[in-house]
Amino acid sequence: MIRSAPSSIVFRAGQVRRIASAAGKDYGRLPHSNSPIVSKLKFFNAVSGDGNTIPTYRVLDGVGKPLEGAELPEIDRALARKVYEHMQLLPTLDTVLYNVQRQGKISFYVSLHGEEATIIGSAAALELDDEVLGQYRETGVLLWRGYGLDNVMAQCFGNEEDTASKGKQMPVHLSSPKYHFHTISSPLATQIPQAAGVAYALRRIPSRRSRSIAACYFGEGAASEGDFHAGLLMASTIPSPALFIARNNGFAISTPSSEQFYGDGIASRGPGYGIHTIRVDGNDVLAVMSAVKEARKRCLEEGRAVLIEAMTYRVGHHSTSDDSFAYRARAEVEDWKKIDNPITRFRLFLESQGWWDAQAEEELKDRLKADVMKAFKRAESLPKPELKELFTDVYGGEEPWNLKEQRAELQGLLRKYGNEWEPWKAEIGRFRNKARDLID
Ligand SMILES: Cc1ncc(C[n+]2csc(CCOP(=O)(O)OP(=O)(O)O)c2C)c(N)n1
Ligand SMILES: [Mg+2]
Repeated sequence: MIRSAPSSIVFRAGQVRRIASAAGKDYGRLPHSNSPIVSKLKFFNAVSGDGNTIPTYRVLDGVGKPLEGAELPEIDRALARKVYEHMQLLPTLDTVLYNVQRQGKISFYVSLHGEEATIIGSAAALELDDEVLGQYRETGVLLWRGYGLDNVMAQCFGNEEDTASKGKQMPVHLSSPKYHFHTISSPLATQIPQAAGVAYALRRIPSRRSRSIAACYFGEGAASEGDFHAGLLMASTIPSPALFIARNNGFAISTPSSEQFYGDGIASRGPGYGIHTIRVDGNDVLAVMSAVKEARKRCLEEGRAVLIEAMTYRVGHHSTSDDSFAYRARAEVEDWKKIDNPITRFRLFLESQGWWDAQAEEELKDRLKADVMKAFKRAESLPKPELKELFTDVYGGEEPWNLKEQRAELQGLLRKYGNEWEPWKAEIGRFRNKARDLID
């Protein structure tokens, strides 16, 4: 039997800094650590109290009524209406572009149905020049910043107004230096360590130090990537003002979150990196606004990272390449839409304040639909960039051999079939100069 050592014995020279006093049961601390020494064998497996699940911060209940004791973020009629209008814009845009993809007019689309409060609430709480590194469901942040529907459409159609990628990126892989929105890239979680680097850079630029943060969005699925851990470790040790916003929408394509991790969600990982962390009701736009505002303040005041886990639900399919009813019940989705709809919850709050009514709702819906349809029709009518742009702006510096080779191959094929084969003739007609820039 192993007996506990008498408190007066020092095991190895220098290892125990203070000899315990039997009365106070103070066994001191290990060197280079604040961890108090205890004599009781006890494991733990929770970060919030003894075995408790991390709580979820909420301001509005399911019918838009403030919870007792909850503090509302600073919000007046004008801001509240702007937030609501942007929340409503997202499903309007999603519905049109989803159908446009189904008609074969764009190649791909990702909707964000169900996550309107997380996206718009966080966008409204950030400063307009905070650097944003998104995953792919954050188009609403750009719209909040004034990017405009024409630019979103141009990118999805890859038309000549898609100045950021000139048709080379998949739809919704947006980017805008002007609106401080870094390029979306498909490989999951790459934006997380990048955000740690961007935040560090912000700290080193005198004009932006203590003024700007890097806000990084990712899904709970992406948090299973090694890059998540690398990014949080970097941001916490360097340290840097990076705000990590995990959108926990319940799914990574077909894998439910119950199969993605065994721990207490994504929030439980923050304290492991010494990062201030909060879990928030991601379908409560006011709770998201308050949490992001406070998180942003902490990022700047302490120059350190913060983690927010926003609990929400992906109402739409993962993307146009997915049929989610193959792995979840229709009734589950319908229930979420009815019982915890972030847009309805906020509208009920607005109505209770006298800031919204049925007439405003009808006018807004008509206006948004007209705006989206106008932008869609315009984007559809514009030509694609010159075909030669396919090979430009791919790498910096001298053009590598592989691009030269691919251009020559395409040129050869165009000269052979471009004027003969109907599918190619039709496709070529959609480019500016009808691909003459390559054929001639
Ligand atoms: C490195 C990598 N692995 C797999 C994929 C395929 N993939 C694309 S999205 C996705 C699910 C991501 O889920 P989550 O991060 O929760 O985001 P959500 O789609 O739910 O918003 C997967 C597995 C990918 N794009 N990159
Ligand atoms: Mg997800």
